[in-house]
Amino acid sequence: MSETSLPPTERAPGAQPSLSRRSFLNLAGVGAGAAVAVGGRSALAAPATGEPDPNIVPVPEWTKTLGAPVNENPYGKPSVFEKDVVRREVTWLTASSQSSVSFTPLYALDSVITPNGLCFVRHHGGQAEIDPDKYRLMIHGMVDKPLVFTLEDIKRMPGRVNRAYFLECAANSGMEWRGAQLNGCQFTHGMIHNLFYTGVPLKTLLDMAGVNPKGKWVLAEGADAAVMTRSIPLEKAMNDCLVAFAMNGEALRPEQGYPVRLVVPGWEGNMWVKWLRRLKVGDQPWQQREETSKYTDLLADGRSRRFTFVMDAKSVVTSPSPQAPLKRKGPNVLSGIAWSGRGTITRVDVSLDGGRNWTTARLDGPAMPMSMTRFYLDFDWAGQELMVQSRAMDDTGYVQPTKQELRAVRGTNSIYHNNGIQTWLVRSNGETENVEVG
Ligand SMILES: Nc1nc2c(c(=O)[nH]1)N[C@H]1C(S)=C(S)[C@@H](COP(=O)(O)O)O[C@H]1N2
Ligand SMILES: [Mo]
Repeated sequence: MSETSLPPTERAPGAQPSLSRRSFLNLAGVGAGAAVAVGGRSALAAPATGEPDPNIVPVPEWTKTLGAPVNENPYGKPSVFEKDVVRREVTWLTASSQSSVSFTPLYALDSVITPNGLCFVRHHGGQAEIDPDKYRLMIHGMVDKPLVFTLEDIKRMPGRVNRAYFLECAANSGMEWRGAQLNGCQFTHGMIHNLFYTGVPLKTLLDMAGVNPKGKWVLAEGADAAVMTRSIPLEKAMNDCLVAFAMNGEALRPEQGYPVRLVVPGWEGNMWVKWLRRLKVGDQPWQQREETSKYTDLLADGRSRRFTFVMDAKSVVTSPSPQAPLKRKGPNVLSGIAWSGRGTITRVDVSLDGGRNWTTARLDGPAMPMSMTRFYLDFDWAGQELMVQSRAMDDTGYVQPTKQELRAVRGTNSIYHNNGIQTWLVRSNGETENVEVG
């Protein structure tokens, strides 16, 4: 049942039809290729012409008429002017709409929490629509007492917690192993979201069932048509995994596994089983499809790494980036995100010259373990070409590697776990492109 058709995301990049970045831009319709006006009118740059700004003195339409009623949208929506801030697919990565991925528009977001409607979506058998009254979660296998929980059972359980965590698909940046390919951080890095989860520690449920001392692994299974199954070491399951029913304070979205998903902090997104319906305790891993033929890292010599659970420290500058070009010379703020599956981001350095010189960026907002951290670099732009990079460090002392350093260890057969340093080339007209420095 888990044999769904494989999207090209999971195939060797060489097997994909190659498309130039330019034509990709046209396909995606992001409009980042349009010429960027450098200079122009703003509060900071008074027009040299002395023409009055028509947006200051005349009373605008929205002041002359009454606005919309308070409850026009019983469930609120973003401003109509933000209609382009949406999840997007990559046409040639979309094998079928049921086994595919749509990407988070990172270039348009700020702070550290991803809005629920913009979280990237990755599933292998379409989106299950589960009736919460019929939802059941079973715990069985090497336990004293097999148990079945209803959604209400989980929701009324004492010991509920709130935790912010990033979820990154192991295939994030997977298309970039052999060179710069996709033109926008939405596509190169957008298989990530960062949410506040509400749920019950998995340990609470496992303790209720009573894990047999020989139990060492937990199999998590989804109720979707893909019947996603992954083996999780018991130690991790007992440490910090959650059985979550809410994201950012409201019920999980159907896309994210309504009504219940597994949260596996810091570990690859594939293990975060959505529409969770079964947990089986056993004494060894089950070697399911998603942990053998998929989500293993093929090395240069043809051998594969067995399990690569943890997502290593990584970062990307979200603005400027190809979909968020630089618009004006003078004072600017560079914005980016960093995260680490091993702990807390302690420092991010930014280079504007392709890695020759580095400046320590300003971390702002909460820096929590295994959660996204926001960084800024305030800089003055004289209109020269820039090669923008960011390099994350975490509290284990780990430093994000360059792509060259990563390839020296991993070769270029890999798809998964690409956490190499990203380079954006900012041209003197502000247009920004995905490049690599040699
Ligand atoms: N049941 C189920 N769980 C699943 C999947 C799936 O197809 N079915 N996809 C996995 C993969 S590969 C990833 S990267 C994450 C994506 O989570 P998201 O859709 O919330 O972004 O869910 C994981 N959990
Ligand atoms: Mo994934």
